[in-house]
Amino acid sequence: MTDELVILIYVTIDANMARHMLPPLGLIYLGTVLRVHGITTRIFDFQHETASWSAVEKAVSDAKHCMVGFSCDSNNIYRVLHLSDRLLSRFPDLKIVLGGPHVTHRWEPYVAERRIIVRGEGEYPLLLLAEHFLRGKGGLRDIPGIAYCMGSKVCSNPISMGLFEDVDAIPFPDYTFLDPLEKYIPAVVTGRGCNHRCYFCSEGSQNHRLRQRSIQKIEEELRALKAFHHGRIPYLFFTDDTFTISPRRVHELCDVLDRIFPDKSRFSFFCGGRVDILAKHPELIYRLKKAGLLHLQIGIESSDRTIKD
Ligand code: B12
Ligand code: SF4
Repeated sequence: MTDELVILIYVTIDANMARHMLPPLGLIYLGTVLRVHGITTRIFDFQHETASWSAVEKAVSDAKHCMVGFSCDSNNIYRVLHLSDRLLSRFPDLKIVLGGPHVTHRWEPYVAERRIIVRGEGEYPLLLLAEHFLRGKGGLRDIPGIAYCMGSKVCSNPISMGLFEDVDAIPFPDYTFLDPLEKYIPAVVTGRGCNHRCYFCSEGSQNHRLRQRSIQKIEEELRALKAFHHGRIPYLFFTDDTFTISPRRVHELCDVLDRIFPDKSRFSFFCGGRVDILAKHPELIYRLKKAGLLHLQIGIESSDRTIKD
């Protein structure tokens, strides 16, 4: 029997039958911080058709103290609610934590007596919740960005206290959570937040200002990731929304990629970019291509004001 266990769950509407998929990077970051603090953590990724609900229920019932966290986007929220209700009805002492982009914006309908919401970046709040519920330490009032019920009252703590100022201090994602490794496309995020305020976007509509990791840390992480993948990364996915936000930084990142992946016949990558920056600095596209760019995702804005509004 495990004494203390945190289970983190990523569900999609349907199991993804693709041969390769992206890792649930947010949950891996959370799990890493919990592990660093000695809390046993398991991630169940339901993108795999092999992930099983009975294994989740068994893990919960085998643990002495357990907390379950779900990652929520607007796509999966109803499935998350259905599954969390099922767990709550079967395990009367269990606490459920919901986090991720959907509940960061819309949390009021989902907070409940045993269902706590974490808004924004979750590493620090989740760790404090685990300390509180599994180890009886600290109080809910001091945990940044959470919403919870205290008797009949709903309390919500300010989110800004939970933002990482020093993003270099966040531990590298623990790749051993990726199982089986071959199923996953290696993915890296080079910063948190965004300075733009596009109000249709979940990044822009919250005060998650951009905080970029140092080039040195990114290089270190890429080297570790390459070693973990036995020296072979045919395709790398940068999950940033803001990869191209600074032309100088794009050059620095491409230099890093050239150092680590000099053979471009065996390496390519994906990143996202903004049209305005690329239009002003078209040379960046050539630099990215030279470094191995295969896919570039850009948002196309409507020119119609009524659609934008
Ligand atoms: C990579 C990515 C994908 C990948 C999925 C990768 C995967 N397996 O996770 C792909 C390309 C498949 C994808 C698809 C979609 N995506 Co997408 N995606 C992203 C992207 C660009 C990066 C995600 C990431 O790695 N972030 C980095 C990690 C560190 O951050 P994070 O995941 O947000 O996690 C942190 C917090 O949110 C929080 N947290 C997250 N989960 C939990 C759980 C708990 C318990 C706690 C406490 C905290 C917590 O703590 C984490 C660490 O700080 C984000 C944009 C973004 N900047 O995040 C959009 C984003 C998540 N996607 C979005 C959307 C809309 C979609 C689609 C619905 C698009 C579509 N129409 O098909 C689909 C849905 C996929 C699905 N679930 O079925 C929206 C979600 C908005 C919303 N309101 O829900 C985002 C935010 C884009 C945006 N800016 O609007 N996506
Ligand atoms: S630039 Fe992209 S990530 Fe930033 S707020 Fe706008 S749509 Fe969102």
